[in-house]
Amino acid sequence: MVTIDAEPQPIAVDLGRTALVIIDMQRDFLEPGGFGETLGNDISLLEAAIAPCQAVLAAARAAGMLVIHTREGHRPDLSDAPKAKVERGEPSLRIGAQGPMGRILIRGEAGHDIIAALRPAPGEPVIDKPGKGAFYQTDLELMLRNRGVDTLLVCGVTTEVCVNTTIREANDRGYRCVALSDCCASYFPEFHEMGLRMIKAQGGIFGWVSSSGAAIAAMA
Ligand code: TIU
Repeated sequence: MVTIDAEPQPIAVDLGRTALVIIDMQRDFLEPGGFGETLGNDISLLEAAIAPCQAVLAAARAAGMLVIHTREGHRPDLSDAPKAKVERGEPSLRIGAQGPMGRILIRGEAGHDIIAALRPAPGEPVIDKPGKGAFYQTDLELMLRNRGVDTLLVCGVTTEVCVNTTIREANDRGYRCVALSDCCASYFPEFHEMGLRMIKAQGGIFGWVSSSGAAIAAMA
């Protein structure tokens, strides 16, 4: 057992029962011409999370921890994309439309892939999810249960959307979740801040918040 310094209090974890979950660090959210930018967002705000994610990923691999990557996206025929999601808002390009990195948020397209800096290693599971949460309509829970995982270290984008949704889903399923603050980012700095505060408020109402440095120190 090791202890990770966290808020609202330090958390003791068994690294053999802990998974690093990196949420949606995809070109579609972080690079020009992707889904994030079509929604009108300043994608440069997400860059800050890349280096901390790389550092935690390297430490987790060195410690032999389970590493799981997720990607948000849909089948090419959009059969798994709710009409309400596709038609929402006034994006410059809708989900499924042709963009500079291929069709927006479609599996198999260049934009759907994980950024080069965080490319999954052979053997690391990649969960393709149609929604914001990583448990909805995926085999993530089965995979965690089969591996005896009880704790998730959670990184990725965006803090208040896919990271928060996944942590809430995980918490209801009995997993202890630790969001690594500098490994997460949002197009809205205030939402990033509040997204983290929501997790750790009220005695850790649905998890803990720590940092890449604290997690790496515990894994060493
Ligand atoms: N738009 C936004 O903030 N996020 C998403 O649409 N998906 C994820 O957070 N991955």
